Amino acid sequence: MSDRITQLREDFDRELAAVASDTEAGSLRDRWVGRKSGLLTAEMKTLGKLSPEERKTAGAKLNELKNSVEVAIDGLLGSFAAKREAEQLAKERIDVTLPGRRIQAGHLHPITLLRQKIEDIFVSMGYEIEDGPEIETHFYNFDALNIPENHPARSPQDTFYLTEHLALRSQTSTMQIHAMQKRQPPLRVAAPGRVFRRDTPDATHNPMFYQVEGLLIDRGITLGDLKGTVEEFVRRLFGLETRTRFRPSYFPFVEPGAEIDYTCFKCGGGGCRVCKGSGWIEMGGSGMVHPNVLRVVGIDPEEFSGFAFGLGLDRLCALMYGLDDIRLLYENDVRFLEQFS
Ligand code: FA5
Repeated sequence: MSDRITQLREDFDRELAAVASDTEAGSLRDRWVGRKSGLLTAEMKTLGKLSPEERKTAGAKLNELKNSVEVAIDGLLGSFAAKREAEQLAKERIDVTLPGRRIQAGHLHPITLLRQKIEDIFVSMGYEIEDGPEIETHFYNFDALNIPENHPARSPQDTFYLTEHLALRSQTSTMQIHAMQKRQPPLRVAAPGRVFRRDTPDATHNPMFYQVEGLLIDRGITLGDLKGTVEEFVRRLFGLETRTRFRPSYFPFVEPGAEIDYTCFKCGGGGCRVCKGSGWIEMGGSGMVHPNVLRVVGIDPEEFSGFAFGLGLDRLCALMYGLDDIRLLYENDVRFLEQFS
């Protein structure tokens, strides 16, 4: 019996060494110590045939083998479980020293940044900031601004018409009328916003662009106040180096009128492709508010006078950030836009 038990142990050890999974370990357990058909269970049943002396020794050895079979199978299952857990942990390992993912923060558009800066300057100069409609009637677009019936600005070649009576505003000067209808003089209003024109895009033109309108009405206002205000505004925006100049010009809603230029953002005044060799870039128009315009909104031109100016923000923005083409502002290229903050 002793040889037989030794043989059984060797057989078990060999079979145990070939087990590679939980299922195979379960089958091995059934095969060796299963309650119905286990090899050792069957072996136990043969003990009855032995003499009492032999039965005692053989029984003890069989029991010992049975126990060691159970322990070996449990141990194998345990090592399989430990291996699985180790693999799982290795797979799910988190390297806490890795840098985190960068969160993409949004940026304000350069025109918005400039607009905020301009609004701050006007507020510091005592102006109220006003917003107004981008779609206007003939009254605000032309009639109230003293624009004659045959003026080219009224033509569909220049202005985007939505209906016969409504058009996208082509200048923020419409805001002069809204501002004066809402308030009594003395008043100071600045109105930044979008305007629309049928212009062919190039380095200094876009069909949609931004302007800011300035309007001041009070007693005894002169052209000198206009010049001083615009120069102070440009100085606060760009610093002392930028020079401005006023050129006599005609706008139906001012008398006298003047075009305002500033030194070219590309060449600094020497002359280049952007400024067409002149060294100057047109920033906007200005003038003393026409008496007809004051009368339309019920202000007595004998008592009050005032000035107005309208500046192109896109070209100011180009000067501020050293851009050589204002179309960059509307191409929505993130690589360009994310440079501003
Ligand atoms: C006007 O729009 C007048 N409303 C200005 C004004 C206001 C005069 C108050 C008198 C009193 P102008 O058409 O020149 O003026 O345009 C003003 C500025 O807008 C220009 O100097 C330029 O800087 C800018 N601008 C004009 N067209 C374009 C365009 N297509 N793209 C970008 N900027 C433009």
